[in-house]
Amino acid sequence: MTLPLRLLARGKVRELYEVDDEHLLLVASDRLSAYDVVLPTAIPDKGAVLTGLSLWWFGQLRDLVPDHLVTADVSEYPVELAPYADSLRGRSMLCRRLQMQPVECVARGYLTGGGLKEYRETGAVCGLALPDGLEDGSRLPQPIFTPSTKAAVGAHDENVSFEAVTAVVGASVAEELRRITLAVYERGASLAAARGILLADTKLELGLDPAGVLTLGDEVLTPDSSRFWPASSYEPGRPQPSYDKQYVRDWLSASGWDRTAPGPELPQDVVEQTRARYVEAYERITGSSFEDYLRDA
Ligand code: Q0Z
Repeated sequence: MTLPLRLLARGKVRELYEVDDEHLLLVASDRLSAYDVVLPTAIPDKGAVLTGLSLWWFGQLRDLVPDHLVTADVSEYPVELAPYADSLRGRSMLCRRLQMQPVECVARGYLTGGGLKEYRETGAVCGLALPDGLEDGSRLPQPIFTPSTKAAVGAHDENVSFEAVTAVVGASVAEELRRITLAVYERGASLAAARGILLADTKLELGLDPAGVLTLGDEVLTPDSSRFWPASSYEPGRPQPSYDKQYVRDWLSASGWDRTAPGPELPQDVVEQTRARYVEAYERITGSSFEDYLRDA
């Protein structure tokens, strides 16, 4: 599908298009990345699951922070997109164009990934000292704001201190970014916990709307922007199974793949089980049927 729009950015698994001076179109694909490589096999409906989750979360967060959503109803999209309605339905959002802040806003309630690596090297994450003796998956005494700066394509974001954020965006915006990020994490973790899912961490993108109001952009609280762990198998001291990608990781690990691109094609049963996990995540978190989401989209 080639849309009649300028491609502004292409992520590993989604695209961002310019609609006009004030609007963008965010399109989520069915591509899956594992061990930082985009796999050649698509997971059917993954883009719709992530879009549906973001839309649901925007609704749950609206009293905490405004968001960039204009509409996800393709019948309300600009008329030049009408020929692409079937391909965009359920997996795209028309958004207000924001002035994105040059900071990845991350909140962590549990220690793993890049935060764990930094803790093991320094005893701190983003300048925040943590207690001794924490292990992979440990719950933190309280959720922490661990911002990072956006790295060039292909590189990983670099953790920075709160003071470094202050130097870039000023003290008042930095404090607002931290406050909003922690509030979104707390709301997300509490809603997920009530449904048997731990929210280990999450990454937000915030921007200024034309009135200068900090606004939630991008996707929010999806498995691609957050780590979700099944609460039933939580056991600190080892890497936690991923809610969505564990079948893929297990199969890839057993396949002998050396983690260089291109990854191997996935077998049909791994595709089906992984699709089922994404759908299950949607249904568990939202309490609604994914079939209904697709039918009404
Ligand atoms: C989001 C991204 C990619 C998808 C820019 N509402 C907005 N206003 C201005 N900029 C953005 C948004 Cl969402 C924006 N990104 C991240 C990259 C595909 C999203 F390649 N970049």
